[in-house]
Amino acid sequence: MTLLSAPESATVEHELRGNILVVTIDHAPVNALNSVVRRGLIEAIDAAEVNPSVRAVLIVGAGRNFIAGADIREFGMPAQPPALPDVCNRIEACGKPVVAAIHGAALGGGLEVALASHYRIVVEGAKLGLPEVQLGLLPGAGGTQRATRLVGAESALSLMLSGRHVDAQEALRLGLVDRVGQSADVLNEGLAYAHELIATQAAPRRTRDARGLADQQASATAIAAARANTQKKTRGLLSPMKIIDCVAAAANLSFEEGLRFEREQFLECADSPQRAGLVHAFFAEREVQKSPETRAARSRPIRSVGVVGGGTMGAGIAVALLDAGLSVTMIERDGDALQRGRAHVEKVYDGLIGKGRLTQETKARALQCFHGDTSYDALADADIVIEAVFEDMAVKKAVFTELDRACKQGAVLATNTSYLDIDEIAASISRPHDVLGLHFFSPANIMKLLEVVVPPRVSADVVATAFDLAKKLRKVGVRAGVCDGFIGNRMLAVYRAAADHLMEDGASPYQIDKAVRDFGFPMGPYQVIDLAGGDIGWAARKRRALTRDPHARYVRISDELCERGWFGQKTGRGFYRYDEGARIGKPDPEVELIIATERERAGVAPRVFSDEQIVRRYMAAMINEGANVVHDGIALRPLDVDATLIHGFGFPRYRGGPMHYADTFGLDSVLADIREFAKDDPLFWRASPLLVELVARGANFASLNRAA
Ligand code: T1G
Repeated sequence: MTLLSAPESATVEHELRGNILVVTIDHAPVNALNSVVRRGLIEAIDAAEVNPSVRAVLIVGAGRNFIAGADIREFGMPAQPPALPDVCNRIEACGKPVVAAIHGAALGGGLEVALASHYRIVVEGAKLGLPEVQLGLLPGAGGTQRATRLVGAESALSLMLSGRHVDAQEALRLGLVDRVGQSADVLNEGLAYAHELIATQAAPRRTRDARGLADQQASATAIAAARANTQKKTRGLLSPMKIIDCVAAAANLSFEEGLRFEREQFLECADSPQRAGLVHAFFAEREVQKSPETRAARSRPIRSVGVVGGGTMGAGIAVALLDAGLSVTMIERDGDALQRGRAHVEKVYDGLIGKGRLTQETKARALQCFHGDTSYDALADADIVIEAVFEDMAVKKAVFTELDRACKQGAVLATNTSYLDIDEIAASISRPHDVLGLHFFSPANIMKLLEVVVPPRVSADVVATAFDLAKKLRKVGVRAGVCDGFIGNRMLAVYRAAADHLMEDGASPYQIDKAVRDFGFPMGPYQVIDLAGGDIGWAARKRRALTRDPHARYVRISDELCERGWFGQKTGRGFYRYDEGARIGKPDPEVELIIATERERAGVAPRVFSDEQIVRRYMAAMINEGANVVHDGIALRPLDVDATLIHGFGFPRYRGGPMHYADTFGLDSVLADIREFAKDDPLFWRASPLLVELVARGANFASLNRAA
């Protein structure tokens, strides 16, 4: 599915420099291997073969990268020749030495082109990898066969199953490349290497002849270990096990047979809904950064950031900012609170050190950029200030009054509120055009989602600054309008209510959790409640009680547990019982008794639901509210909803997000389900006008992504 239809201008120039034919790939922005580039590479190799002056070929990329891989925008479209495997085979068959000189990204098909070359040189700063697994694919241009022969089964499996990038030095250590250049000048480094090869009369060295699989025992052991470790880790995913099968083929079949096997496996993955979902997610998390404001304005500078509040969120946000190399000033109301705030920051780092994911030195270095103060005057030079204090409008307004007084003109003033009206906060100070919401998700230094909440009066460059901050924090910024819950929490409230209705109607919370996990979420809704703390949702329900529609169905089961103080893991029991310190809970018969009592009180005769019925209701509620969120303009496009649910709410990435999933499921089927469910509860199951309209004109959510 192509999100972007920008005209492609791609060229592959070849120019004789002495007796070296320099082949330059130029296809902005990342030299993806579209059909023009693939054709150009073959023409260049053919030209080298027939020109007696050519003694060697040097392949380089223009711009910031060697080659980022196959052109992902071509997936799902009719294949255009030449196929990339044929291009790689043509390069490898060249009768003259072919050198790949790598800078920037050499990923996927880009690395496969380099592996099909006879020699490889890389400059510092490069990143090499075979990340196809992250797109539901596998290296389909000979990578599973050449990489294993070059670096051995164990290293090749590690690269292909993780999709990780390796730098120049690790690429050299692994044997992916022959040389690391002395300078960053990739063209001259490549030319010098090619001249050396000519001078030493080096012959073409085909990777298919490399001996990395000679130790059959080691290969078999690596393959067996990969199979054992991968099955459970990649539950539901198609391509990881196929990658292992391709490596086994490399170890046991001839190169040509292995290539044929790889091609079959690749095409199966390319045709799978998982590839469509993962490619959609890839583009969606890039498209979301393009809002009307980011197109219209440039970011203000971001060097130093203030955080007001040192609680869990404030500390997590401070760590996220420190990890991005920014200088952070934390403000708290007094010395003790500030001390606690600093301790919270240290605790986050100590937790990562405890897990072996961080060193004391890194923590110490990060904390050098951390300053605390009890006076707002310390924020006089801050470019952005993020308020993360108690969720109370009066408290927040008091903070913003101080920020209005102390901060320099042009400082961006952001609130991390989860649901309070940001427009009201903005209106309370002299510079509402500088105020917006930055809604982080806990733990703020880990969760990738950042909702950029845009009140009506904020200026465009403030929004652009927020998106620039998201990128610096390596988070996925999603533009959200102002409403209760913005995008994610607003949808969560609805699909969690659907789960509560299922629970009261007869499904146990444990069955619901399992069905949702089997769909691909890491945890079911009741496990999430127990993890986050049932008291959080309880407070939100009490807050909404004043405005809740009295005719709307209300399930009291969660309240019953909270009234007993059963808040989940932190109290040892919630929907599940947790043995001392356990993270995995056990079903609790007392909870099931409470549920039975509540059913009786509500006059509900419990029914049996299949897992499939549970998922259909859960997803119908999620999709319908997602359509409402787009219809109301709270989200710009369906893909913004997809990115939100994937990066903030555990939606399985390989399904592409709820709106992409709805398109694959069929919007007419979703609407039919909603109409069916509405027979029992017409108030809850009101079909979104957007969903009705799309079905009526035979369109889907993807059509709205392209139109925006
Ligand atoms: N194809 C098409 N467009 C791509 C692309 C690709 N491979 N990679 C990036 N883009 C676009 C991206 O959508 C964005 O577009 C712009 O380039 C800048 O991207 C047969 C089948 C290379 C590390 O998985 O990891 O090869 O928003 O914002 O931060 O075995 O892009 O500007 O319109 O990410 O500097 C395997 C994916 C493909 C690499 C650069 N390759 N790309 O990061 O820029 S499958 C990948 C990246 C394959 C073969 C198989 C990153 C990057 P727009 P960006 P960046």
